[in-house]
Amino acid sequence: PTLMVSSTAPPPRPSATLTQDDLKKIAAYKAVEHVKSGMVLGLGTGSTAKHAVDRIAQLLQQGKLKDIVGIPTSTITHEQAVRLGIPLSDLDSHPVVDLAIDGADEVDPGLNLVKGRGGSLLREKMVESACKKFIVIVDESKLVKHVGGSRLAMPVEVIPFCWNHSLKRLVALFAYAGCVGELRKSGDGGKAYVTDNGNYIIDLYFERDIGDLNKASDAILRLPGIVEHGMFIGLATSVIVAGVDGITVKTK
Ligand code: ABF
Repeated sequence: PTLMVSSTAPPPRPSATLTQDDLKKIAAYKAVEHVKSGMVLGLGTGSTAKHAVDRIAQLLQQGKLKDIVGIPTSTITHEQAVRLGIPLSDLDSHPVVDLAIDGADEVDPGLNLVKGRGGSLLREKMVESACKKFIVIVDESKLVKHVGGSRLAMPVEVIPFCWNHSLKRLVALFAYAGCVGELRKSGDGGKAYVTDNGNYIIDLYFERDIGDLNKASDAILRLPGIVEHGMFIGLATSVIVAGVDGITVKTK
């Protein structure tokens, strides 16, 4: 895809004083400029998306936005939105979402993403594949050359039944890329991490690039016991990247 890159003025504060969290907030606030009254909104998950949800709530409280309906992509975002008084709905009542704003763990030049290192990916993918527009918000540390080739985890949500069997089948699928996998553990005493949907997560690591992402995706999803994976291929319509030198918007 052709990338159109445009820049806006640098952030208001001197770059030396900007923390990574400041950059996340700058990207989030920029994305919320695209929110209009009356929209059905996909509310993302993670430390970057949290700023967007805060900002939407603030604009609602100030009366600058009206008649917004949010669809949260995790229980934690659901709780945040309820706390902040954002009216909520779901995909049954609103099958078409006007705009979703969410973070990502990796973004490549074709706007493909890896998501789910924070634990949510299934609800995110359900909501974000039902969107007219999906704006991804990241700080510049998330930019990679190829998703699935960064040597960091590519999460796969699996059902708990015989998860070790699923792990072995996933690893075998990507033997050509030097794949290893492990069950994600929660903080408390080494128990399996359990997703919002009652499933487990297997983190896959690749020694070499996995190649064609659509082929890899199809192969993963053909395995019984696999629920979803963290590659978001072709779903993002634009990516807002906040860096110390300013904001860059990448659009498909
Ligand atoms: C969620 O938040 C996940 O899909 C992704 O793993 C993560 C990005 O979080 P953060 O903004 O905290 O880096 O959207």
